[in-house]
Amino acid sequence: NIVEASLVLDDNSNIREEPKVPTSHRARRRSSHGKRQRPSRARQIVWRNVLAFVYLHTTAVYGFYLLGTAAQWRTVLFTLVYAHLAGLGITAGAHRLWAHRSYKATWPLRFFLMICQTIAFQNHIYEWVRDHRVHHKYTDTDADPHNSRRGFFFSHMGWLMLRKHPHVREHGQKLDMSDLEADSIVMWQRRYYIPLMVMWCFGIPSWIPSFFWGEQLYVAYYVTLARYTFQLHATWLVNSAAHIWGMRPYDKNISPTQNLGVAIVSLGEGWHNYHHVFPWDYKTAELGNYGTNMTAGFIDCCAKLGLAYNLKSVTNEYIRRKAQRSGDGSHTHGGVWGWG
Ligand code: ST9
Ligand code: ZN
Ligand code: ZN
Repeated sequence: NIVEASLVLDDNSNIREEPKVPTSHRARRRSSHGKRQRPSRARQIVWRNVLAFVYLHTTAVYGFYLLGTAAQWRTVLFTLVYAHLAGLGITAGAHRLWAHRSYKATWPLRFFLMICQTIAFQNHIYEWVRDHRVHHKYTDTDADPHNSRRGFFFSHMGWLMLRKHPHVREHGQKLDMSDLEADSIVMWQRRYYIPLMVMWCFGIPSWIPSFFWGEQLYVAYYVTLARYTFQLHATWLVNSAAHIWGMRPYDKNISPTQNLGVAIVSLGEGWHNYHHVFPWDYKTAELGNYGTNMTAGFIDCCAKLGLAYNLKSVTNEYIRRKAQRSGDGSHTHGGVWGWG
């Protein structure tokens, strides 16, 4: 499916292939989201994952019920804080630091973000980044692990219940991952991922409330599963909703959109049209309003403390010209909410 491709510059100024998506909104919907693209090979369902997700969602419903009825207020507060740590591990860590190198971080910050990313249990950093880089490089082709042309459910979570298309592996293997291989914190996490993940994603958040303020262990456990499930969906919405619904002020020819709702639940990752056009910007948005982009606030704060440096961004003039050239016209009247 990587036949129709044009050459563009990626964030490292290397020439890369980019799939052509029909320019008119209707044509795009018809081709990519109205009529689903057929996978070019038979689906191979991974039943272990299907069962795991059924278990997770069933227990998460119970966890939310307990959160609203039986949990102590300290447990609710702790869950909120812990969820934000996990979120930052994905957004500021796996995504903006490791996948896109949009800023640099000292080792204490990298260590902190690695632990936070482990709390989120979305695969280890190396695997997460490799899938994400291949998503950017081959967006909406068979080499994109969550190709949005295969429909909402596939790009949201279906891709985690099927064997990957061979193109994902084939093209993923060609990526340069040497920066991560040189990062001992990333490689250490990869090596000990399973015990680390069990401990940080499930063990510690179940134990802390029961040990420190006498929460019932089963309440803390099911609330933990609810928190984890909620955050998976918040992340997955970036791949599904923010590739379908919203404006395309920067490039109307690609599927990613500006989606306020997704930006709010994902700590600032819903400004996805901007992000695909300027993936090296640490704000992943034009304005980086803290209200809809807590991650930008976190990175700015780390920079003030000397923990983050070399924050990359894009000039207003460059953005404006790009929007004029290839946007859908909404940039001129998008305002703060439309631009993020
Ligand atoms: C999860 C990840 O949820 C979510 C990522 C979302 C990303 C969103 C990004 C948006 C921006 C940021 C938003 C942040 C928002 C934050 C909100 C606040 C929280 N290149 O994988 P296998 C190789 S995870 C190169 O088994 P199968 C691989 O190395 C959820 N090579 O493929 C291996 O080789 P070898 C929890 C690749 O068998 C071989 O291929 N985790 C690549 O097809 C086989 O690999 C799960 O649910 C690549 N890209 O199975 C687990 N990929 O044998 C899910 C693979 O030599 N995963 N290879 O080592 C699985 O169970 C499986 O991967 C599978 C596919 C069933 C999906
Ligand atoms: Zn990205
Ligand atoms: Zn995307």
